[in-house]
Amino acid sequence: MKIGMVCYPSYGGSGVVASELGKQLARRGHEVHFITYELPFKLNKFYENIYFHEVEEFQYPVFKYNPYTLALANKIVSVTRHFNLDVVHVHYAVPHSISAYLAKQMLKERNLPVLTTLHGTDITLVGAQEEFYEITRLGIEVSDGVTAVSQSLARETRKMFGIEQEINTVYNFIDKDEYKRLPLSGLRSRIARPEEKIVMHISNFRPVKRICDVLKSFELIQRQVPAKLLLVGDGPEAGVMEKYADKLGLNDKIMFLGKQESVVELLSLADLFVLPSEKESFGLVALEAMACEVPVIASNVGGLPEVVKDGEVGYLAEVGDVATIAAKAITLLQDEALRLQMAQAARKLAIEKFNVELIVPEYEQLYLKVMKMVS
Ligand code: GMT
Repeated sequence: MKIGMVCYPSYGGSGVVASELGKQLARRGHEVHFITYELPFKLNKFYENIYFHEVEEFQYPVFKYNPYTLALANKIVSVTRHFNLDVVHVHYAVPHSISAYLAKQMLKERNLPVLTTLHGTDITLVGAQEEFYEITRLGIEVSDGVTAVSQSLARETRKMFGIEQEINTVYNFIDKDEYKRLPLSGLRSRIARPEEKIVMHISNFRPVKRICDVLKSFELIQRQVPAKLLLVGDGPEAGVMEKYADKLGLNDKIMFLGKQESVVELLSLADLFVLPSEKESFGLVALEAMACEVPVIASNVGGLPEVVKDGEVGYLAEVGDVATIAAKAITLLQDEALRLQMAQAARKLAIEKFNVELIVPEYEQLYLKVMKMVS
């Protein structure tokens, strides 16, 4: 198939999923055309069967805001015509599904099938805003097929917009050969003493991630267990959290590593991963940790219970329940046999439920379905 892939190219779960999906589809012989404003950061080398089409910025004095939605629609039209695309798959409802719909209207000579994947914040944070509610609903309704990355997100979307439309759950996925625990490296001994456990959190440091809960629970953990906290990523909360670590007097035990490329190498150092988000439609990073044999303690929200099996691969705690996060972490970090058992179970679940080999064919089937629908 010739597939148009529309996504946000910057750091963030939806762009990562789109890029990884594109790579997998290309490997399976499909031609994948990324259409976005920048080369997605996960596609920074040559991949056979992958093409990139940049939506260029157009400045004009009367445009106070650059009409990206329209420029993207136009680009989808030209790429579809030139490369004879069979289907367009947009990631993130706003504005991508609207641009694809406009492109569909402009392509009078053919019927372009559009599949929209909802990733979470497009619904729970953007679509929930009054300013974007109706346009998000329209984007969903005019798509030929819609997927959500968890059952929870599919339910929430139907409820929020009062729609009956079918929303297929297609889980995010992991490549088990890429995401696997690396052998112990010298790095660990440079970061922590042998008796110290490593607790890790990776995110884009937005308020929704509740990084203060990571710090608060770590403060309780380190009273009972010798430990280091590694914080990976960057974003609006980073500065505030650095000050908070200072206030807690934990500067020598908390490392802010900023944005990092080699997440697998870092996850391979971790004994425990903490993800106490306020909202999380799936929690791709939790899955990445699990694949690298790291038990996860996550909040009991959104799609996280579908990824983190409570009591089997880690634990769930209610949002903001720092005491429970700390208590569960201490239990796990003080019982190495239990921690290892959960680490193994985490990898097993990641492979059995979220394996790339299982999930990518689900998208292929949906492409065929929407192509058949519009033909
Ligand atoms: O919250 C993020 O880290 C970024 C956000 C995004 O918009 O890219 O991630 C969303 O999509 C990811 C990929 O499907 C999911 O794993 C995240 O759970 C989801 N984030 C939220 O729902 C808050």
